[in-house]
Parts: sequence; C-alpha cells; structure tokens
Amino acid sequence: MTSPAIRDSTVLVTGGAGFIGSHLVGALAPHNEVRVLDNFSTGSREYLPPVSASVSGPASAPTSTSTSPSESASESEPPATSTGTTDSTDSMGSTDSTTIHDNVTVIDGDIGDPMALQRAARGVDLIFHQAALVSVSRSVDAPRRSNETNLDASLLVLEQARQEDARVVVASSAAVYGHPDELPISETASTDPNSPYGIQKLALDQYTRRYAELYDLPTVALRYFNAYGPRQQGPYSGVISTFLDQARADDPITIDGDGEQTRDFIHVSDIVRANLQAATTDAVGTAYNIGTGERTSIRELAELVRDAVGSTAPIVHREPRPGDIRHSGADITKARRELEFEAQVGLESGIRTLVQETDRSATSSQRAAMAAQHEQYSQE
Ligand code: UD2
Repeated sequence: MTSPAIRDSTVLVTGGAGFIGSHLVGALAPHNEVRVLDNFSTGSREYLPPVSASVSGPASAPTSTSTSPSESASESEPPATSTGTTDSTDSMGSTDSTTIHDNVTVIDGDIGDPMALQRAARGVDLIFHQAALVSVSRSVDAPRRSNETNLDASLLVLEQARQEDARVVVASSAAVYGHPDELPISETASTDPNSPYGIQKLALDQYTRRYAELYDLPTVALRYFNAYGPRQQGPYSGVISTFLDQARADDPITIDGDGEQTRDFIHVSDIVRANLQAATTDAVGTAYNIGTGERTSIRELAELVRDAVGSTAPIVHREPRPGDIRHSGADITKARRELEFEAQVGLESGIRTLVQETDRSATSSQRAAMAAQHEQYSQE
C-alpha cells in the first residue's frame, strides 16, 4: 500500500518534535507547509528535518512561548540544540517561532496555551494531534496533571480545529480497552481502561468521534498499539527501546513476570502511513486500531532484540508489573477495509533496522539516518 500524497496543505502537528510527531513532520515537510507546536518536554529539535542550504544559519537559542508547567527533569531530553534561524517575523506575523526547515515552522509552546495554539493553528487545513503525556505510570501518580494535557488541552485542540474548519487526526491508544475481553481486540470491544491515561485517551477518542457528528468536522481517532522505532527514548519509552539499551550495554535484559504476556508492536513508519491515510479518508468520525495484527511475547522479543544486537546479555525476570495487561493485539479488519491501511514492517526486520539506524552515542549518525529517512519519505 502506498500512502496518499498530502500536498500543498498547511498542516499543524502537535507534539511534532516528539517520537511519532517528528516522523510525521518528516513525511509532510517536503510537500506541505508544516507547523510544529511542541513544548520540548520530551521532544527535540534534532528530530526535525534539517535546514536546507538556503535558510541555514548559525545556531540560535530556542525561543519559548510556553506558559504551562514544564515536565519533570526525569522525563525531559537534554536541552535541544536549535539548528534553525530565528525569524524576526514569520508567516504568522509572530516573532517567537523558529524556522528549522524551509517548510517547517516550530512554535515552542504548549497545547494548553490558547495563544500558542491559536497562532500555530491559524489557517491550517489539517491537524495531527500527537502531543500527550504518554507515561501510564505518571498518570497513575498524578492523574490531574496528565488529564490537563491529555484531555483538557486536547479539547482545546479539537476546538481550534473547529474554529479553523480543519480536519483533525487524533492519537488515541489501545489503552482505551483496558484488560481486553476478546482477542484480537476489535474497535467494538468493550472499553474499560485501567489507568488515568487510558481514561483520558478514551474520553478524547469519544470527543474526536462526536465532533464529526456534532460539528460536521472530519475527524479520525487512531488507536495505536505498541509503537516502536527510532527516536523513542527516555524513561517511559517502551519495552523495545529499553531492551535495546540493555542489550547494547550487555546489561541484563529485564522481563517483568514470566514473559508470556504478548503485545502487538507496530513500527513508527507504519503509524505515519496510518496518519496519512486518515488525513484523506472519507471514512471519518470513527476510530481505528493501528497495529499489525501479530502478537509477540515479551520473552520472544527479548531474544529477538538480543540477537539483532549480537549481545550476550543475560535475560532476567523481575516481579510482574502491577496491573500489566496480559495480552494485547489488534483486530485490523476495520483499518484494512475502511482506512485502507495495513502495516508493512514486520517486527524482526523493524528491530534489525532499528539496531542499524540508532547509534545513540553519535549525533552525526542520528542525523544521517534522519536524512535518509526524509529522503525515503519524500520519494513515497
Ligand atoms: C503500552 C503503551 C501505553 C499504552 C498501553 C496500551 C508504551 C511505552 N506504552 O503500554 O502508552 O498505550 O500500551 O495498552 O508504548 N516490560 C518488560 N521489561 C521492561 C519493560 C517492559 O518486561 O523493562 C514488559 C511490560 O511489563 C509489558 C510489556 O513489556 O508487559 C510492554 O510494556 P511497555 O511499557 O512497553 O508498554 P505497555 O504495553 O505497558
């Protein structure tokens, strides 16, 4: 399946400097005017497309319009180095955004800041809402704080889309299902989230669908299963990135519980494709599972990662994680039929390329991999 081309559009990506958002920006930038609204709590300017020769200049300090509380240091990336030039006036008449690429304007701000959001969304045709506080455990520790971003501020994004009459594609999550009562999980399965994060995503997912009906806005919610790929890092980054770091360091690979629990791992490039499909489909006002339809046990995963790295790290078992979901796997029938989306990257090859692409110690190799990826996206 080839993704439909989105061209000559003005597009806002919230969380556009983060793991999934930045890959989406890379896919959109060659043919569209892209706005990135990100508070850089976990994202990085290094993830954004490189400056082309005509606009590149000396590095400048990022400017901030964020007024909301910043994330805890433990969840933050190291301070980002801006590779762009600060505009004195940009296309939005603002003085505090930064052009990083000919077609990409970064607004350093929070989705919960109505002024920043308004400025970022002015005149857009399409919004990909990727910004979120993704840590399930943090949502358990601080439900109100995570609700502020994942629901309250997300509702501002939907309202802004309504204001601009823009299509909106929202990042929902398999977390809406909680402990599933069927496998594979179809979109009609019962939704009974077992964390504040899941509750917030479910409410957002419902709002997203209802906005189509109530306000005649083309909206789509994408329920991501377990995402992985380059640029997924940090303390809440997911089991594949954790196992990869452990295997590389020849540290013990830590399985929670017996390792027989299963997940549906989907590569970020497939998630990008799903978003692009959602941006053009006529089948709006609904939610789609975005997974591969394949389940892999955590034990199997540990071995796959260890083999791909060529590591001799031991595999050890810890106490099971409280509340851990035993099995999760997407029924992909609806996405295949209505969204015309099917994942293309198998887990084994996804992990193999991830190992090749990510040399986290060297920024230059990160950049080279990114450049190759942008090249690949722009050819699609
Ligand atoms: C994922 C998403 C979460 C939500 C949820 C929906 C990530 C990071 N989290 O949670 O946002 O959408 O799915 O159901 O994608 N594990 C180990 N050892 C480790 C780390 C993890 O064994 O060092 C296990 C863990 O106990 C779990 C599995 O790996 O059984 C996956 O854990 P995860 O944190 O990557 O993702 P999950 O499924 O809890």
